[in-house]
Amino acid sequence: MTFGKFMTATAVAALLAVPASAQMWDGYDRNTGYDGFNSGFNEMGYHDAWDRDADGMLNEREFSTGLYADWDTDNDVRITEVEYTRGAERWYGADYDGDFDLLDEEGTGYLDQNEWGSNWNNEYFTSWDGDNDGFLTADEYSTGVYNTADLDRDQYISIEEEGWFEGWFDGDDIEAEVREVGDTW
Ligand SMILES: [Ca+2]
Ligand SMILES: [Ca+2]
Ligand SMILES: [Ca+2]
Ligand SMILES: [Ca+2]
Repeated sequence: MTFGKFMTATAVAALLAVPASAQMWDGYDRNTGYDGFNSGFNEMGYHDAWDRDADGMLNEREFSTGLYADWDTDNDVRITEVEYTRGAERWYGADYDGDFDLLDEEGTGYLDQNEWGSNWNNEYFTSWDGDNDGFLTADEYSTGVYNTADLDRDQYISIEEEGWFEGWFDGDDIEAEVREVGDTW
């Protein structure tokens, strides 16, 4: 980040003081519950970006690729142990005990798409697929996202729970990231 030449030290300090926690999109009102979340979230285009074959649904392979792109926070198409641990704790809870070294079959220090795919855990895909047809509609997807972020299941995304969305609304070109990851199996 470059700061303007005339920015005062106070202004710089204020900028740096912005908390690292995730921000939802502009205008998000957490008091609108799931319905407010759903309409705003769908407009963000994540489902479309993950839907690589553009058939309006996410199949399990598309979901796996989208998740890979999400966990790969620095977008270098490698999932390091730090990225893996952060992703696993977010999605599976702090006591998730997956062993990164076992997953990193080639011992490169990161997971590539093959290693990700060969250790793919379909628990989330299956539980989000409400009608069990093997595809996630935009509504099933946003419902799954909402319920996963709403850790205490009170139908309210608190400021703390917003931390789950770290990196989601930073203006990145998700479609390009997902395309770069490609198939994970
Ligand atoms: Ca699709
Ligand atoms: Ca990475
Ligand atoms: Ca479905
Ligand atoms: Ca909550």
